[in-house]
Amino acid sequence: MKNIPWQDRPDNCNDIIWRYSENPIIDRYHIPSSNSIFNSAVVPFGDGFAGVFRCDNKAVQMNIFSGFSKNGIDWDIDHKPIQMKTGNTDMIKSDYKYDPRVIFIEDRYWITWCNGYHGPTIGIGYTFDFKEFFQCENAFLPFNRNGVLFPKKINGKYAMLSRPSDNGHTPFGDIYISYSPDMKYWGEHRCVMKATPFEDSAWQSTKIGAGPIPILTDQGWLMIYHGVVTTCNGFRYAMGAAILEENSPDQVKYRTQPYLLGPAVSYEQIGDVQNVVFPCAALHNIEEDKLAIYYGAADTVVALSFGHISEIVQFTIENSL
Ligand code: BMA
Repeated sequence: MKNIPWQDRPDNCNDIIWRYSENPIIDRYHIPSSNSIFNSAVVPFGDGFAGVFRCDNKAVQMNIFSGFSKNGIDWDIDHKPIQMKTGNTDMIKSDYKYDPRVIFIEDRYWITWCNGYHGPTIGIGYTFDFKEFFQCENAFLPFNRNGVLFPKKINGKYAMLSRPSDNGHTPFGDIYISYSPDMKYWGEHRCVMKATPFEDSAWQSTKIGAGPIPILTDQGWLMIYHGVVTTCNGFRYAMGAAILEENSPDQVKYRTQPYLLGPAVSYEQIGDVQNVVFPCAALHNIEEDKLAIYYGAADTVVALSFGHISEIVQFTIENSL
């Protein structure tokens, strides 16, 4: 696969996932209207990369914007939000859109996001070129967030992770999987994994949610996810990893007890929402054993981190709950 953004692990660092030295890669005021640009998605596209970005404007209205980059680090983001056309539904009005994920399946790029329809639920759309976008039926009833597609059909059906929630800041939340023959009707809902007992692994004890599109490894699906602990100063979001059975991804083989990356530097600790590391996308190069994970930091900026896929898998197996 093509050249993904990469920086070797610093000499003085033993972490499994390490930060890009030039973080954040996208500042809060990157486009004229923005108050903040964070939880966003990128994919390989043409001879570079394309992305769908969560930009909240200065009225703090949440919407998604398309962008392009030659190197995956310097981004040219459209100044106007994505305008949806009719996909498989006429109902294309949303109260808001946020936290997009993007993946190429078969012949097009599919986008999922948290879609405002009487509260948050999972919106689905597609594009062929990141210029013209089509919106489909919502996948689920409200309330739901963190809809993440698998990059290929499983047992002949599209598969999506999601996290049923409430209409507010949700003090609970477990990851489920659902299947669809056509990206319109979803069913066969199964629980994948739950928030942990506090005493077992507190960083993921309040709620969890899938992050980037899962990556198929020789051990199964590598799923990077976020976990949340409730502190006396509110929620704290960190990132961990799990490995799911290849043909039955509701079966969790391994899951990290420690987090892999938690809020620890200023752009993760200080912002519109303090102490948030929220991964939404990853670029991988299996041959070179490289993973570049994009994450929203403090609900304000986009940051980048790196890891070796084999080390993340090994760490997850050796440090599993
Ligand atoms: C979640 C979502 C995310 C956000 C996170 C931390 O509920 O709203 O978009 O990053 O809270 O505020």
